[in-house]
Amino acid sequence: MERTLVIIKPDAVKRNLIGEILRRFEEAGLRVAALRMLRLSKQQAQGFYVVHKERPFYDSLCSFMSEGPVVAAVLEAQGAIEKVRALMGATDPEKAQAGTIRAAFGTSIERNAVHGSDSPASAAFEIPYFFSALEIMETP
Ligand code: 3AN
Repeated sequence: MERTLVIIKPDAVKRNLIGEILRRFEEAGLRVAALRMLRLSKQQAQGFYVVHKERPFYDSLCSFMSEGPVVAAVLEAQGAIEKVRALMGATDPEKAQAGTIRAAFGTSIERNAVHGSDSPASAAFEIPYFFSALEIMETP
């Protein structure tokens, strides 16, 4: 079983889309292994996105990610990382395939509703950024 970190971003939380987005993941067979709502400080957002620190959008992205509460989740399935990436769609909602979460709910390349780990190495950094081992539920 593979695990991935998903974040429902502040734009989607603000628009009451938590349930709808989790529903799509669950319906696709991903199991929620951990779940939590929190508000990141700007510094915590900077730490999470440290791989992007040289990118021109880094400061704006970290301000956005700390502007309101987010929902973080660990989702589990065979091939969870790729499954989540397919359900989310391309980074830019305008380029995301119809039917994907970002096509439906993203409003710009920055305010694109959801985050999902892009590789096993990213998941290994991102999951413990939000959850301790005790907070992640083993398969029932
Ligand atoms: P993804 O989330 O699809 O893996 P990344 O990792 O390249 O995309 O980018 C991380 C986040 O940075 C994106 N989810 C998006 O919010 C933001 N972002 C990416 N590219 C841009 C850009 N060109 N302009 C503004 N924000 C961007």
